Amino acid sequence: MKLFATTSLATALLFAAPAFAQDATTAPTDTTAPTAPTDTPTPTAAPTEGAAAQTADGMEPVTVEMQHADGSSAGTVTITPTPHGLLLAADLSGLGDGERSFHLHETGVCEGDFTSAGGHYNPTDKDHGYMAENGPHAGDMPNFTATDGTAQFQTFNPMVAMSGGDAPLNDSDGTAIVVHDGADDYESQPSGDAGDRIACGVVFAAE
Ligand SMILES: [Cu+2]
Ligand SMILES: [Zn+2]
Repeated sequence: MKLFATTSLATALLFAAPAFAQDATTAPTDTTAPTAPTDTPTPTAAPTEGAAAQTADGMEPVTVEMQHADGSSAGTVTITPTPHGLLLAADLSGLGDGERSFHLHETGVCEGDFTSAGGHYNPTDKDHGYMAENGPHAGDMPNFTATDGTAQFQTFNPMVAMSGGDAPLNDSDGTAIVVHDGADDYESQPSGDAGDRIACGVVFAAE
């Protein structure tokens, strides 16, 4: 790290780079400092894909790779832990057009038609859906809309945590994110009549 400590520019880059490093290469150069060395080291060692390597117990974002049933990529979901739950940022593809449902499922296995992921994550023994009197499951989350196959959105789930609490995602059988090809009606048992499972991603693999 001493390499980066020699100029204020490098120091600024060092502070700016870790969270979302792709912006580092487009950081404006300071034209008021003509004597700045031109060989300022670029922070190529910044963790552009480090999110997936972060330990689950920390507060660092974790990127979940989503896949279709044929194994092709369905994009990513980046999960950012907060003191109050998990913020999920989805960047998905290959999902057709229309309303889709989005859940945390109880088993961290994405195989075949993704029934391997089990039911909705429900460690607190609730009923399914926001409209259910004894709902919702900890893994229930709002629907989203895919357009031309893609969807980018954020959602927040205050009922779960990466570890600890009533609904930790890192329990022994892990956790998966599942997208269904229909809308969750937020009340049908046990899973909102949401349709086929069209994308899946392992948050924590089953032990
Ligand atoms: Cu589901
Ligand atoms: Zn549910």
